Amino acid sequence: MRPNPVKRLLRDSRPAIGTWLNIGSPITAEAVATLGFDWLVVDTEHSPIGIETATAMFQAIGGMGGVPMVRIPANTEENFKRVLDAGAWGVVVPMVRTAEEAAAAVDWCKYPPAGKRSMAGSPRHARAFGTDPQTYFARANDEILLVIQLEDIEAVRRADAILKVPGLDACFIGPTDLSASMGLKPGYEQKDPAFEDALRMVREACKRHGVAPGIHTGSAAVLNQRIAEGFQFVALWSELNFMLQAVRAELAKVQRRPA
Ligand code: 3PY
Ligand code: MG
Repeated sequence: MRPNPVKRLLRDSRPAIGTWLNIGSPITAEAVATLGFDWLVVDTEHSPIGIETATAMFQAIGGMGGVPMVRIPANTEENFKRVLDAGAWGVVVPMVRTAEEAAAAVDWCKYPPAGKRSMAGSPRHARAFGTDPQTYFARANDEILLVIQLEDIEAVRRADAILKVPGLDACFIGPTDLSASMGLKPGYEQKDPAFEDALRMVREACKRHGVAPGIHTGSAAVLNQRIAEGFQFVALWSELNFMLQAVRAELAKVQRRPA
C-alpha cells in the first residue's frame, strides 16, 4: 500500500503545503498535481463539484503521484463514506464546533474498532493506494488523513475539548469564516490583533494535544509567515483564484485600439 507522505511530514513536525481545487476538472487537477504541492484538496463544500467529478479528480491526481484529498460539504457519515470509497487519501471537515462533532468525524473516517466506517470490497479505495482490499482494510486508518476545521470563534474557545479527541491529524483554520464569526471583514488576510490571538490559541491547543495546526493563506508571503509561526498543514489559495489573478493582470495590460 502506498504510504501517505503527508501523514509522515506532519508527524515529523514538518510543513505540508497544498492548494484548493475549485474548478471541477480532472484535466486541471492533473496539471496542478505536477507542480510540486504535497497535497491537493478537491473542494466539494464551496463548489458545484459532485462525487463523480471528484472521483475523476482523485484519479487524475493519483495518476501523477499526488495526494488527493477532499473537503466534504458537511460532517456526515454519507459524505465520508462516498469520498473515502472513491479513493480520497484525506478528508477536511468544515465547521467543527464541538468535541462531539470531532468524535463523529473520527467515527465516520475510521474502520472499527477505532471508528464506525462501513466496509465495502469493490470500490476503488484500495486501488487508489495501489493495493488490495484486505491490505486497505488493515492499513486505511493509519494512512488516511483527518483534518477538522476550526473556523468559528466559539469553536476556538473550545479548542482544547475538541482537539483532545483521539484520531485527529490536523486542525485547519478557515480565516474567512473565522473572521466573519468575530465580526471582522471576512477574508484571508487580517490585521486585527484579536484574530491573531485566536490563531495563537488554536496553535497552542494543537501543540498540547499533538495535532498539526493548519491555515489557508492567499499568498506565499503569508504562507511563509504562518510556517515560521508553527503552522504545518498550510494551503496556498486555490487554482481558480490563481487563474483569475493571472488573467486579470494580463488583461489589465491589454491596449485596445481607439475606436
Ligand atoms: C475559510 O476561509 O473559511 C475557509 O474555509 C478556507 O478554506
Ligand atoms: Mg470556511
